[in-house]
Amino acid sequence: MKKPNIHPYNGPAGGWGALKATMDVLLEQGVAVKGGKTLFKMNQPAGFDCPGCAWPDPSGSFPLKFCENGAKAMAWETTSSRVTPDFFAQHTVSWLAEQSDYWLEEQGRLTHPMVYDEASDKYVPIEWEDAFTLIGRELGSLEDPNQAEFYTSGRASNEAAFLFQLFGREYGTNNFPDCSNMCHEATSVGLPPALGVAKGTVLLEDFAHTDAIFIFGQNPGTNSPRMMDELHAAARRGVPIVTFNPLRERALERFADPKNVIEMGTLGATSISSNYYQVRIGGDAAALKGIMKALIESDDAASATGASRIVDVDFIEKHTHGFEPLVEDLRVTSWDVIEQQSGLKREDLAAAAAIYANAKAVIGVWGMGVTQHRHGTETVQQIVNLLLMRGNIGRLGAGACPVRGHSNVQGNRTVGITEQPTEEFLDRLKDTFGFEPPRAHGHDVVTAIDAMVHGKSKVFIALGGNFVAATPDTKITQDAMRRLDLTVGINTKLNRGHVVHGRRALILPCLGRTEIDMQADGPQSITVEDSMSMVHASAGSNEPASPHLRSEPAIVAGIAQAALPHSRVAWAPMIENYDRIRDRIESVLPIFYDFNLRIRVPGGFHLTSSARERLWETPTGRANFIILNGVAEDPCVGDPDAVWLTSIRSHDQYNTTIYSLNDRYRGVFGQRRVVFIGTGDMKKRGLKAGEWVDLRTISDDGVDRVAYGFKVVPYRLPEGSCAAYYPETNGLVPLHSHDAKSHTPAYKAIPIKITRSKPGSPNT
Ligand SMILES: Nc1nc2c(c(=O)[nH]1)N[C@H]1C(S)=C(S)[C@@H](COP(=O)(O)OP(=O)(O)OC[C@H]3O[C@@H](n4cnc5c(=O)[nH]c(N)nc54)[C@H](O)[C@@H]3O)O[C@H]1N2
Ligand SMILES: Nc1nc2c(c(=O)[nH]1)N[C@H]1C(S)=C(S)[C@@H](COP(=O)(O)OP(=O)(O)OC[C@H]3O[C@@H](n4cnc5c(=O)[nH]c(N)nc54)[C@H](O)[C@@H]3O)O[C@H]1N2
Ligand SMILES: [Mo]
Repeated sequence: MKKPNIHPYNGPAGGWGALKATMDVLLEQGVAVKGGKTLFKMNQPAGFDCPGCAWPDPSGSFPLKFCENGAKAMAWETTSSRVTPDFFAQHTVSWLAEQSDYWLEEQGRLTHPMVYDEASDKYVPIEWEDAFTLIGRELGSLEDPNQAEFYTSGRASNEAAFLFQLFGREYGTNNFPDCSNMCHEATSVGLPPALGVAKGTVLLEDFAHTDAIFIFGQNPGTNSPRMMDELHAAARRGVPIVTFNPLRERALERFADPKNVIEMGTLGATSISSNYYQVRIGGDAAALKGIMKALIESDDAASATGASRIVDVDFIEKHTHGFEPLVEDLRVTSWDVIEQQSGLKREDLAAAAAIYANAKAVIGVWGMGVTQHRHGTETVQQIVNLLLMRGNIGRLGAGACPVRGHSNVQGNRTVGITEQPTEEFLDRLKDTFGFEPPRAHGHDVVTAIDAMVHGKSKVFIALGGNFVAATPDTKITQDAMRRLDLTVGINTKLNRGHVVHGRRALILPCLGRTEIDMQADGPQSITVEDSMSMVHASAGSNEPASPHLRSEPAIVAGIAQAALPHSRVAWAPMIENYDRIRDRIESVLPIFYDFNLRIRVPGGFHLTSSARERLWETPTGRANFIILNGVAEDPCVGDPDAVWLTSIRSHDQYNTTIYSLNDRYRGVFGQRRVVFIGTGDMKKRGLKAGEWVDLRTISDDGVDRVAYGFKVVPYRLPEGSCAAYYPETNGLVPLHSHDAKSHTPAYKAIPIKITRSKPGSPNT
């Protein structure tokens, strides 16, 4: 491995660097030939869905529909390295627990079901049926089904997720914490009262017809690189792209399309954002109110002179509710407070408002920079307010575009992974399967951890993911996890969750998306739903990483059969042929009518969105403007030492999975323990580039949360804002620091103090 170094990256995002990185990752994982072939099947009608992000695919068949980071996700799954029973025989779990997250996953694919043996402090092999019996016994011994937590990470298929919730509910609980609780929950909670749907309203084709794109807190060049196709094309059409992000992200500045022969041949690039506003961390709600206030001011001016109105009066009258009170609130919100909280000037916000007002159709895009805040839900609602002011919902080229994370996180929700199911859903579940599902709402991620901390939860079963590394308050969460009776991880790779475990622990290895899923009736496909509600099938074509692997649906069914000897559900036939799972999904959820027919059409089908049709399924029967009082001030604005830390993803990681220690576009190589900070803030604290510092959370709950040993990297950031990687900083996020409405942890606004590390301090 090269020596750690920092050197600014001056090229555009994409381009030859992306092609080189794709080849490098295939070679490193020892999958060049197999991987190369596998890539051609990615996102193709008869191939598999990219296990990377949730960005949709263009329809029709193109020779290559993957990106650099999709290739990494694929190579990571198809690696030739294996974690076998031999591997576990060599290492105690205490020793494994001392290794980095990077090292754990780097060991390769899990090959055999394993059980923790306390006497030797090692994982030892177990037969599948014995593993299921053990889980059944532990679940059977709980006094109350609500002492079990059923976690889902968004890579699980619709079929696996549907069976998982079915099992959990027949067992008797609605405890379904899922990765979405840490991700777009603020979107799922914020949109329904405003628009009557919990999802976005745009389709991919809208990008070809839009007149302006506003992007808040989302980094497509790294996290949904295929979205760069749309942004690149829009920029070349002259569509203004207005970005709000505290960091200058290279792909949002300049991008060279690896598929564009001229750009590649001439080393050219396209400017992406026409306007780049470096909003202060947590300042988006203020910025949005500023843009809306500027719009109202120009609308007032237009009314006064008899010019045509700036707001869409017809749309507002016909389709919305609450406009007048919103205007009143905007009038009383002062520019001073807007400027202070957003860190942006009134002129800048007025310029953004002018672009918005001049565009006939506008798309509003957002990601984690908006949702992972104490006021995430309200900020999402301000984006909707802005769109509604000019009727930018439910027409071509316009709409709300939350960019989801995991490739099937949206599908998991649709098929029932939620701690707050509707009565209608539960009734239909009852009608279809003949058992009485529990009605009381269950735990999300934050309340599940709280229950574990207080000894109220005892069993934790994870369908994918890496719960202990992804969640907030790492030490508190991990201590709670260690006190559980049983932890089960259904995973493809070894991770923190297996080495921070309960009294009893199981690792259940499953097939990945790229692999053939052979069942009694032949090879099976699964289905996924992307960020724009397109549902399509996915079938792997590689030999499984080990003959002992089982599919996620088969594992869930195995557990269910062992835990529920008197189950009303016919589990076995559904595993023989997944069409039968889809028939059941269709019975419970009528929007999936003709499910098995429609997924056999290449490209799949769209789950309709009522808001896209301008049908408003809200209590008022209209789209609602929702007021945010004030500008979402954060608690320690007055503290002169405080700085806001946002936790971000590098270019070479997939959530808690670290592909390499590089972050090419941000100029960081061979290391991850860095903190990006503005030169003004460095000067104020007497810090020099390359110096080691410790980060300490400002909190009044008596818990000392410190992350030791981060190297100072000067970066262009607004005053009072700094950034470091996730999951290294998760221990700094207090469990109670979350959005009140959606419980989304405030991973993107951690109030901290920065101090120079003492000599010999950890990690330095
Ligand atoms: N390669 C790769 N792809 C991925 C993932 C991955 O880890 N790697 N993760 C997947 C998942 S689960 C998700 S949810 C998505 C995440 O994708 P994104 O939503 O892009 O998530 P992040 O990279 O965490 O942060 C997004 C941006 O928010 C900015 N930001 C931070 N704080 C603020 C703020 O207060 N205001 C504003 N306006 N911006 C802010 C950061 O600078 C960053 O550019 O990507 C998915 N795709
Ligand atoms: N500080 C901070 N914390 C965050 C975030 C942040 O921005 N900042 N982001 C949050 C977000 S948006 C999310 S979505 C969560 C992510 O939380 P999770 O979804 O729980 O975490 P991942 O890192 O995506 O999970 C990685 C593991 O998934 C398993 N896996 C991979 N593919 C498969 C598969 O096909 N099947 C199965 N069964 N397992 C598989 C592998 O074993 C791998 O180790 O983290 C959250 N945590
Ligand atoms: Mo996510």
